[in-house]
This record gives sequence, C-alpha cells and structure tokens, in this order.
Amino acid sequence: MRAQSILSVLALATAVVAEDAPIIKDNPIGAQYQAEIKGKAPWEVAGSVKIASNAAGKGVTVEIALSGFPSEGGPFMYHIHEKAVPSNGNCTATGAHLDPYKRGETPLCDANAKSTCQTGDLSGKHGNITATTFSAVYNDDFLATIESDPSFFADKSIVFHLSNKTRIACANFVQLSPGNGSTTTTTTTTASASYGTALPSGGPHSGHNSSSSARPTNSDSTGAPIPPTASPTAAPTEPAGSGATKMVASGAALFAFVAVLML
Ligand SMILES: [Cu+2]
Repeated sequence: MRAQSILSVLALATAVVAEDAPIIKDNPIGAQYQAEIKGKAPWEVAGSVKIASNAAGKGVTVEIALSGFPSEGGPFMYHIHEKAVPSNGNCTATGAHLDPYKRGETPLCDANAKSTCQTGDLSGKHGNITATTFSAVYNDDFLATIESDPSFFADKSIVFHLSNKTRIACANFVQLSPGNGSTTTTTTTTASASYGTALPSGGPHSGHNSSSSARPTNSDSTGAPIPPTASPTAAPTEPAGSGATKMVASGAALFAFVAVLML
C-alpha cells in the first residue's frame, strides 16, 4: 500500500518529464557498427547484429542473423542497454534500456507509436524473437550514429532475454566504418543519464517491458529532488541559498503528498 502510493507519485513525476524520441535525420552515411553475439553456456545464442546509418541518413538499418535460441523460454526480447558489457562478460552489468527521453517501462511500448517507446527497446518496436533462429532487416528511425546524440547506441550494448527477463546473451558494438561525417572514435560518449539500477547477478532484468509489477529502473531517476519551481521575477529578491531552500520545500511537499496518500 505504502510502496504503491509512493510509486504512483514517482510515476506521475516521471510522466511529466518524458518526451517522445525524435527521428534522427542526419546520421553520417556509411557509419556501421556490429555486435558479435556469442552465448555463454548454457546459452548458445550466436550470430551478429549490424546497425548502420540508413542510406538516407534517417535513423538506422538493423540487420540481425542469430541462431541457437532455446526451444523453450520464449518469446525472446532484445534491447540496446545503457552500458557496455564489461570485460568479464556479465550481462547484468549493462544496466537498463537505452531510454534518453525517460519514458520508462510503462505503459508497454506500442509498436504503432514507436517514438513513444524506449529508444533501446528494439523488440518492443520491431517484434520479439519467436523461434530458435532469427534473421531480420528493418529500419529504426530513432537510433543515432552521431556520437554526441543522446540516442547514440554504439558505445552501449545489445542484450537478449528469455521471456522471464533472464539475460541469455549480450555483446558490445565494434565500429566497422565511421561514415562520411565522423573522424573520431566511439569510446568516449556517455550521453545518457545513469539511472539504471544495478541488478544482482543472475537476477531478473529490471528493464524488461513485459512486467507490470516491478518497475525498479525508475527508482533512481525519479528519486532525485524535484527541481525548484522558482519564478524568474521572485528570484533576484531572495537571499543566496533560496534555491536550495525551495528544493527542500519541494521535497517536503512531495513527501507530504505521499503521506496523504497513505492515510
Ligand atoms: Cu534488455
């Protein structure tokens, strides 16, 4: 009861700041990245995911060729996650989904309104994997091959899941070609906010979009202080430190609201 009330308030706060993902229109022609997937025992998923600038520079073309999905445990989902796979190969260290516009896990991604989905939710936007082998080629308008763009994916990772969220394979991207507009490497950009929740090893995937009950990935971002709502006209007349005071006051108001809900 109490937790639900708090989550309701936090969800409300998140909804206020969420935006639709913009269509990326100027991806450098020819930029190409590829992730080689090699499942770790007992999982045998193997193959590649290639993501390149769309020929017209509008979004990207995704080319997937995979085999070795288990005969049970599907349908399988896959996403761009917000962190790279560390050298030990731990898929749970990749955090939550790439979600620079902070739409969160709920409501579920509507494939007919892809701009409203998490940018990294590829299976939500383009369909789950429902067989032991999978190949597909499709366009996604919202992923960027521009390193400075919040929707840049190539310094992050791709993760595959069972329907119960278990992470069965993950890989980082390697640059095959920088394309015509880029001369730099892909290792430094970290544009997305680090709001993902660390998961226990082998634990469920908090960023998965079929869950309606647990929504832990929202907790960090929405637990941040509410920005002060100071008006420009009032600000100059107030003593230094008033911003902090307002922030505290806003937090107090939020918790008062929570307290009312719990009664
Ligand atoms: Cu995922």
